[in-house]
Amino acid sequence: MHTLKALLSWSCLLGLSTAACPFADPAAAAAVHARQTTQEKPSSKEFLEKYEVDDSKGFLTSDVGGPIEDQTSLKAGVRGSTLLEDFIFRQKIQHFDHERVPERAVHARGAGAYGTFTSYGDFSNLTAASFLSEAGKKTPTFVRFSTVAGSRGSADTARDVHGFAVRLYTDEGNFDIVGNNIPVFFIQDAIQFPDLIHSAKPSPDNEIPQAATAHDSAWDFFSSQPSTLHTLFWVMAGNGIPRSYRHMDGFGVHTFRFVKDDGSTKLIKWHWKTKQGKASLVWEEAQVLAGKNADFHRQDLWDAIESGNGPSWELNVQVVDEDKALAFGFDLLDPTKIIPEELAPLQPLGIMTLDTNPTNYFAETEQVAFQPGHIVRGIDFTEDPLLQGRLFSYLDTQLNRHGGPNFEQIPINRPRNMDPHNNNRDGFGQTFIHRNKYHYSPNTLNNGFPAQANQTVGRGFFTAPGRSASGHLVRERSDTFDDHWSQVRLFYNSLTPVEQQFLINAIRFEASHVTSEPVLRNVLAQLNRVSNDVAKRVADGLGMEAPAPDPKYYHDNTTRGVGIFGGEDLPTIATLRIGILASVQGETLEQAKALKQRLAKDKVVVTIVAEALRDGVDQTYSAADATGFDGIIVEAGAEGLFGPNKTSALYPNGRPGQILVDGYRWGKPVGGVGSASAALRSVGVPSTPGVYVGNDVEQFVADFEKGLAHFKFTDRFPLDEGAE
Ligand code: HDD
Repeated sequence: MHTLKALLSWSCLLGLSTAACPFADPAAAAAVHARQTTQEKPSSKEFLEKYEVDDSKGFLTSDVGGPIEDQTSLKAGVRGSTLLEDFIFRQKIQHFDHERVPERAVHARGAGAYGTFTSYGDFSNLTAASFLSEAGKKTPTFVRFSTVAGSRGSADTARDVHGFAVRLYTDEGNFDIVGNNIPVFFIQDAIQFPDLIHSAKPSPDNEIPQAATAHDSAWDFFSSQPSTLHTLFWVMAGNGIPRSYRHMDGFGVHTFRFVKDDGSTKLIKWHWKTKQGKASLVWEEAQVLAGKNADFHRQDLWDAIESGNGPSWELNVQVVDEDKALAFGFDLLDPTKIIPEELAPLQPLGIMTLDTNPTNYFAETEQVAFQPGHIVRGIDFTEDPLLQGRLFSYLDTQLNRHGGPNFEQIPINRPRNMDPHNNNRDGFGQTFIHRNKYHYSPNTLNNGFPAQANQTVGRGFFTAPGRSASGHLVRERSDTFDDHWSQVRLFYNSLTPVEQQFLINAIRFEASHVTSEPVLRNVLAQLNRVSNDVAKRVADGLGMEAPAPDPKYYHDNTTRGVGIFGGEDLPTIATLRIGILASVQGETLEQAKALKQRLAKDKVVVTIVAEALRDGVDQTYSAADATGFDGIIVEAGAEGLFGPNKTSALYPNGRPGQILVDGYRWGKPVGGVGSASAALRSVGVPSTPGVYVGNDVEQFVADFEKGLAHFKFTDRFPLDEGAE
């Protein structure tokens, strides 16, 4: 039999017969492929169910299955030494000792969730990617959001770039868009990534400060490497402190390529547009949160999904012809540049909704291994030197984190369309039992299988045929990457005055932690290339002299869609949080409960706060804080708790009033129902936009909800003298 097969295969190789050549017969390969491909699953979570372990019944067992008890170690006598033969003890402790894997070198702190991407249509006019091939086509997804600099236990609300990594388990393999919530990056060449991260991470001697760039080395690097300025400005504006993962956009950052079936290509940029609207915290609120609730963002995502109000993002692309890569006055290969929307409009492709929380944080969120190199037919890379370096780094990182090359077999990383078929073998933790003894290619003994798939055969991945690479070997940056300042100014010009003020305040805060005067002078020199006004205002805060204007890159252009506070109100208030400040005295609690019910109709999450946990009170004044609420209402009858000299042993001095005042100071809508307006007066909250009082509850609710959608009343924040 083997001899016959070998004979047929040789005749095929020698071109004597095509019928005998399985690898030359697309139909045979396609039939096998169809058998290997599993049914498309509506939710990627269902795929994982077969890996779940249910401990709701049965006896405890050892790792190898025998029933055991593990509460007492085996000893020589009740007081005697523990015995080495106690395999139960050894297995339990040994497994515990090995529970941790190295945390991610960057983006260590994060949270993930499952969902579904639905294509709006057939986009084969743009790309051969199958997940975009028909209207209504559903693709399971897993998303992990993160901060960058902090370690795994750091606070969610650290000011930072935020990771926005999306995996699409497409029916042609896994496709990852490993992006951020900011459309640009700090550096232009991946070889500088370790320098960037070393400078931003805590000092190597004392490991201070955690999850913060407010220190000398970060600003030394930023000011010596001006390509960082654009991203830095986005971070220092509200994008560094989003209200939640749900209230931020996501970006692929680099320019990628769409490839059509005919091999033709376009340059594209990925944008995930939040359907919850963009919203951010203010800095003091974020700082307080870091202590009061370090899990603020992961809790928010978890709760929204558990309540059935999972967040959505629309996937958009900007599409540009290949010959326009240098047409806009900057290089599309430079990841420190946006393509302003005026130059290339956003084109919507589909929508992603997250609806399921992970079952086990480690198994899913910690072990998910994203890679920019996980691409599928219809998508291709560009020559962006930052992207090129990332293609190496992520694979290398996963090898380090997972101890070997089989991490793609971990359930969260497995493709959903089929088990992989290739000749990769063995290694630590191999979970597949490969039947094929002829694990090499080409082979005749396994009829040439697994067969090779390419552009025309088997809908295989193909590199865009129009791409070419040639040139002298140089260690140089292209001069088309030289302008580090014009787009920073474009960003700054496009912010509202109060957003500009927030940005300046943020730089003042960070720079005031820098102790080196030469570094501060460099910082001012770089800011001055963006705007003399910015440099002056920061210098004022530092008690330094600003340099004379350096106008080479000054201009008055603006673009849209880059700010947070200047735009429209939030499209939905569902899942936003209101604190009703009440009292266990008198009728107040009953009214608060009625108000809670009314607001629940609009899916607003209400926490009733009072002196003690009873009769429907959700939280005590001793635990509550303005950071937990997007809006704060004082219930009629509770006004007695506010005002000077009101104290109680049940909570820290003045806490009810402090919640109200902080809510006001941080720009939140605040209000008082009926007689509770006295509470606002007694703590000095003036009657300004976003402050609501009223006796008619329906009208009050309608007004307050509008305030909630407006989210932050930024006119409460003072501007520098002369700023407009
Ligand atoms: Fe990166 C993780 C995003 C540049 C090297 N990166 C990581 C994650 C995100 C990004 C979202 C977390 C993924 C997850 O949730 O597991 N990184 C970016 C973006 C960049 C970028 C948008 C620029 C456009 N990264 C970048 C460069 C390098 C790396 C230039 C190295 C040369 N990034 C890594 C890494 C990480 C990582 C060290 C750590 C853990 C991991 O990969 O899986 O390999």
